[in-house]
Amino acid sequence: MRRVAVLSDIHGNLPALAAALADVEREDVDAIVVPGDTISGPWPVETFDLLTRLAPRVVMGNADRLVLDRGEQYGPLAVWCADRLGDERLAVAAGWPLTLELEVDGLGRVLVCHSTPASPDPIYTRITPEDELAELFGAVGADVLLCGHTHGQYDRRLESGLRIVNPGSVGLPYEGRRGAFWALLGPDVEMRSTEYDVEAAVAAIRALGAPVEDGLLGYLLDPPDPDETTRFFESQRGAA
Ligand SMILES: [Mn+2]
Repeated sequence: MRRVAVLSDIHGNLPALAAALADVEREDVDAIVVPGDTISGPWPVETFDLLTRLAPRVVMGNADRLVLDRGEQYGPLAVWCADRLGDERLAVAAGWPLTLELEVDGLGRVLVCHSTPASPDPIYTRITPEDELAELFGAVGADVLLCGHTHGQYDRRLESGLRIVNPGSVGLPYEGRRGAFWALLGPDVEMRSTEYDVEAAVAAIRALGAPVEDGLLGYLLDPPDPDETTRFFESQRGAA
C-alpha cells in the first residue's frame, strides 16, 4: 500500500473520530487501520457504524475485549456499551484479530496489534528498555510494529532494527494538549493531530448520560502531560 491512515484508541469518541476523518479524507489514503480500543466509550454504536462504512482494518484492543466480555472491573461502561451495540455488532467485533499485517511502500512489513502480537494488555512505553521489549515481543517478523494502547504518539527505532510506531489516541490522548491524534504511514511516518471542540464533546457526553467516569472527562478537557504519563506507565509495568 502507498498511504495508510492509522486511527487508534478512538474509545467511542465520535466527535474526535469525525474530525480526524475529515482530515483523513483530504489525504487520499489506500486504507484505514485501527489498532484497537474502538468501541468502549460514549458513542459505541455511532463509532462502530461510521467506521464500518469505511471498511477499516481493525484489531482487538483490551477495552474492546472488556466490552465483549461485559467486564465490570472498570465500572459500568463496558456493559453499557455492549447493551447498546447489540448482538450483530458484537459478533463482528468478536472477530477482530489480535494482529494484522500490511505492506506499506517505504516502510516495509507492518505488523499491527494493540499492545503486543500475543496480547492487547501489556504496558510498555517509548522508554521501556530494549531487553524488556524483546522479552515482551519475542521475535517480530516485521519492519514496523504498529501499536496503540498507551495514548501517546511515538516513533522509536530499536537496535534490533525494529521500528515501533504508536499513532497516539484519537479519542483520549495523553499529549498535554487537546485534539484527535493519529498518523499517516507511507512512505515515512507522519504524526498528525486534528483539533475539535472538546468542550462541546464533553457537554454532549454528559447530556447522553453515558457512564464515562469524570476522571476521563477531565483528561479530555485537560490532557495529561506525555512525559508524566510515560513515567507513570513505566512505574506500573509488571504491576498487573
Ligand atoms: Mn488499550
